[in-house]
Amino acid sequence: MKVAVVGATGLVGTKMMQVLEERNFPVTELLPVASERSVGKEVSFKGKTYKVISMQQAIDEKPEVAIFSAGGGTSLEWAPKFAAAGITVIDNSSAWRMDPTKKLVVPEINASVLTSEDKIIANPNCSTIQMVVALNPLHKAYKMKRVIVSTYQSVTGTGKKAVDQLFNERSGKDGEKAYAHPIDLNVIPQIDVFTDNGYTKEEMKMTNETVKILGDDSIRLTATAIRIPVIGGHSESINVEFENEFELDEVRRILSEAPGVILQDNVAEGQYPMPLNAHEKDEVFVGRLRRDETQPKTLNLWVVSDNLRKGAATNAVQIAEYLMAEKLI
Ligand code: A2P
Ligand code: 11C
Repeated sequence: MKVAVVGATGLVGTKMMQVLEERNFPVTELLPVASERSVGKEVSFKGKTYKVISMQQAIDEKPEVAIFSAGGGTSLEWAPKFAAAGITVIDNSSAWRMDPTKKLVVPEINASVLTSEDKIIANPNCSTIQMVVALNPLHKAYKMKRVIVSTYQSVTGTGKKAVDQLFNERSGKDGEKAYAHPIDLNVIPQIDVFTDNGYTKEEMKMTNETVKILGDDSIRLTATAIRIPVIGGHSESINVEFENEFELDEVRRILSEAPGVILQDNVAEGQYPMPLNAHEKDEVFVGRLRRDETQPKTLNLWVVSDNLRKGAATNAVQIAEYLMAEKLI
């Protein structure tokens, strides 16, 4: 299969190529795509080097699938042009996620909504993906009513410039800044821009995308999204109130059998999920399971995942794998 990776010089694009290679996706020809300023640069895939091409060149090459991670503006402009040429786009930006005509997909949860008519498919936000992978099996068992989530997000979610800012600050070097404030030795209670209701876009993504992916608009979710000086994964403290009563042992069993989830919940042994251990893993790690003793039918949990993998590249490649397996591309 001819596959274009749009944003191939970026952090997520680079991870996309790594994940395509690792999972042995049947790529017969790779088309790495980036902005005009990167055309001609080389990237490596399966031991070979490939030259970066432009968006228009990629369309002319007519790949079967194009995986986009080059920002919302690029997707808004270019995804329809790829789709019009018959290319199926899996888009990692926020451009199409809440468009009612587009599917928002986490394969473990709702891949079955996809049809061959879907030419632009949206990949959810990283902090949403890891949360719903952990919560969906519990929602199915006990029905979620309300979720309160606070995130602790890695700088890799912002892109290369942010990783550089963290390391430059750490080593006392000057350089471009991705954030308006220092990130090393700091915590920034702002991810993306503020909206009129005082929440950030990142927080509203978690609220709105969860309802769409789980297909249940009765779920109420409130989020606080925080950037921390960590590389390797996002962490989330989640408080979830269910309609129905649960037993902790059964919650553990459900999560230990859930697709894409690894339960790490043995506090006696100091075992719980941490971004250092989730780094370069495809799964969502769940631990610190405990009852909220202030309210009935309410659970606290801690969820960690590599935001560049399950939060972005792995989820997108899993969508491509599903499309291929179901002969939808
Ligand atoms: P380039 O390196 O040429 O700017 P990150 O989020 O890690 O910063 O990566 C963003 C990715 O999106 C890069 O590969 C970047 O390419 C790509 N990109 C940015 N703007 C455009 C554009 N207008 N057209 C195509 N690719 C773009
Ligand atoms: C972050 N979640 O960690 C963001 C990055 O809508 O895909 C991804 C933004 C998005 O900063």
